[in-house]
Amino acid sequence: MKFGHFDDAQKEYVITSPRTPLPWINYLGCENFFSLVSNTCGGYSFYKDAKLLRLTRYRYNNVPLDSNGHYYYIKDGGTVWNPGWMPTKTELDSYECRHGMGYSVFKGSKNGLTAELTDFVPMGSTCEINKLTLKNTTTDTKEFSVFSYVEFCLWNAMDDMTNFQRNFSTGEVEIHADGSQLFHKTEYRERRNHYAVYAVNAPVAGFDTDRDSFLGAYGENSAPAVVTNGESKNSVASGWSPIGSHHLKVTLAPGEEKTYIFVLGYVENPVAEKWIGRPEDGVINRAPADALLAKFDTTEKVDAALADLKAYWNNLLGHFTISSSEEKLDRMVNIWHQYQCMVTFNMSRSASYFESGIGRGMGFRDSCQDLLGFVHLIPDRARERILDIAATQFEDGSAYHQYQPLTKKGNADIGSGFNDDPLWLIAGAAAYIKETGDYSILDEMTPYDSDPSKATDFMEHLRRSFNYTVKHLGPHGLPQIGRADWNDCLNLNCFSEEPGESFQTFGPSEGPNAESVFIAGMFVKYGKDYVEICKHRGLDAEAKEAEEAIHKMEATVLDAGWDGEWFLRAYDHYKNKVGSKECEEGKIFIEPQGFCVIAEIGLKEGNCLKAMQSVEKYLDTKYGIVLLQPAYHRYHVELGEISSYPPGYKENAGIFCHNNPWISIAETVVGRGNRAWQVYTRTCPAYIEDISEIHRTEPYVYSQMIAGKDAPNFGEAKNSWLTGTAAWTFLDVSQYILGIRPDYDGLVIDPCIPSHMDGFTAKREFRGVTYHITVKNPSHVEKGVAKTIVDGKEIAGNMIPAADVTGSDVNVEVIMG
Ligand code: BGC
Ligand code: IFM
Repeated sequence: MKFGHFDDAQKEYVITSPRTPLPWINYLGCENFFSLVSNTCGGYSFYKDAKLLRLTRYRYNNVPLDSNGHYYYIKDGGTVWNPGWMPTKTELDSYECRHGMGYSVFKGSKNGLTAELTDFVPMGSTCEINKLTLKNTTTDTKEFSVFSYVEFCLWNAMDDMTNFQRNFSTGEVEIHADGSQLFHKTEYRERRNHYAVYAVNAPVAGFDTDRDSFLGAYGENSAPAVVTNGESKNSVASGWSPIGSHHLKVTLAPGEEKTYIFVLGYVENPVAEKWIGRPEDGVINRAPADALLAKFDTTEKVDAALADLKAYWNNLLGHFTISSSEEKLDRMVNIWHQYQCMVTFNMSRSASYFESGIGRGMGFRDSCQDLLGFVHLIPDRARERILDIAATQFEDGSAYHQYQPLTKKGNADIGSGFNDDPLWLIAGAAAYIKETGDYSILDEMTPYDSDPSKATDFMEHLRRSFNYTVKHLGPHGLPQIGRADWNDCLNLNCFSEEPGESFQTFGPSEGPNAESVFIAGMFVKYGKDYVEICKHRGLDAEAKEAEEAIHKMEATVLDAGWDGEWFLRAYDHYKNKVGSKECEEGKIFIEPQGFCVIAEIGLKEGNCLKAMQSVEKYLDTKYGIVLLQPAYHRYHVELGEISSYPPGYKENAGIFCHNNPWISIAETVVGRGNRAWQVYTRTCPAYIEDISEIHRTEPYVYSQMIAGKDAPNFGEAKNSWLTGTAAWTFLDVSQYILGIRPDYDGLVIDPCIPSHMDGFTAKREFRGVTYHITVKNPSHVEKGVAKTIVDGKEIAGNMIPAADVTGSDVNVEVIMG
């Protein structure tokens, strides 16, 4: 069942019922100001950091679901309704929500009145615009009221939901322009550096800034007292919960329409510095707010800003487009894969409807992986991000697992010890260099632990990343896993010091014995990139030494990390195998099959094909590939969090979407295009739109996990949007299935497609040149390039050397066979 449909021409998903299985959200903002907005206008806004600078309040896991947002109430006679249905839930005569690239449009109608609400964050500004157009479609004049409503958050979202003894007395507002401009200035008394403004570009009949006055005693936002009574109270909040609400009285002649612009802005006070600590009266400096509001005080200015945003996205998405016989493939590649890659790049794992914005900030491994799908969009921002991430690394090459986006400082509560982290930095850096050819990043002086006095060049960071694994090998010569590797829940250092003593159960720790075959695969894969980078810098001796370490690791994996039919997952603290046919449960895991094959360990010897066949045989389901089998049915303290989940959920045999593309890529390594395609399409949003009632999360983006076959709710997804799946699937489909792959010296074209496909065309911008690529598959093979013709001339091999390219447009024809 579907709850809407794609509109590819507009690059939108159109939701046609407000009763989606779960809130289906969109992200507004591409730079510093962000809003989450659901299909019923739920959500919230923040500036840069969802934890530290939150503008509006949201209650996660609320009842009713998703019941706080930026709302507009229309009181037309005795009926009160919202264009996005919530929170009154008044049945609408018509409803539509269009989630587009950085904007959402809600269209609702009731009793001959239509309301169109367009929400977006303009480029270059720190505000959300809500443009509300009201139209009378009847033959009579209509007189009605509109009430706006946002609930302010007292900035630090963690504090906001915990420190009530203080918070109930700190809230402050200022009212300007007779109530059209409402300023939320909590914290301003002390810091003077920022405030929020919520304004409308029209005179108002009244306003409210105190929540209880607006809602009424024991009131709720589904039926605010002020709206029910039809008159604002002009309340001025003092402590408790500041809100912003305007009251507009509107008269519309038959057929007439009027538009109002509401702006919710974050404002920084440039003169704050000199005020800090001075006993001023705390009246806000409204000059920067005036400048912001002046940019959006007319419909024309707002329409121009929306047009700019659309042009921005059209240009960005134009860097990579394809055209094939597969409509859904084109839709995903040209629009939604890349859009989700931008969102994961911006948010990492901080703020979604499953991440509260106060738990995790930017993940070291997460953000490095996000770069893989983002770097072609805006390489300069990728560069900056790589250096920010590297600056949180420790001097021994290990890393803080997370950092805060606002402060860019490592999160000491989580600390370090995840032994895959350092290698992801090489992955991110290699992707950047392959995309741009910009080796100058290696010379950037980059701090350790955010301390500039401890800086080295970035190359040294990569060296320490590589050597971290070299220096942390376990008894078999495989990498030590530390607290966990990519699989956060595989905590193999839960052990007792003395035989007979109880296990340590307070969380993952490090230890000398537990080893990871997955990290070994990563080391081989990204170690090869490190070798290339060394060679490019003329560090031949170092490159040779690194190559030797890699060859040794390959041999070790084939010797101690192969289980006969598949790659082992790990060794635990007791040196027992994990992910082996000898195990009672968890005999085979997906991660090492993906990564060891991507790293081509044992490719010639046949291990890779065998591993892929085992994945298909033991882990496949109709909704995707599960992480392991058999699921853990009891808690294994020596394995940690993984077995704390019920069978079929999350890392315990859920369909972890993130590592499905690893298998799809691995299938392209062994040349099985049909299977790579099957794996890709099984979890791909556009291909599973029809089962939205089972899948439940948004049909236009990936979720982190789909319940596996061991779970009662097999096929149900959770944790949509912020997942490494976004970057990895885009990498899979663009670089391995379609096979358009940036490399150090040029662009490789190496498709591995399903044999039914005749070919496709693509436009790829690469290092300032536009490549127009036509791939033909006359013999219907799955992989193999028989001929590559560049600007009419056949070249040897299938790599188009960047150095040989002249001109800004290059035509490439690839004949498979
Ligand atoms: C959760 C895991 C999750 C991981 C992500 C853990 O705390 O329990 O299931 O995948 O964090 O980092
Ligand atoms: O690898 C992790 C990631 O960092 C956060 N989400 C879950 C993944 C698997 O545990």
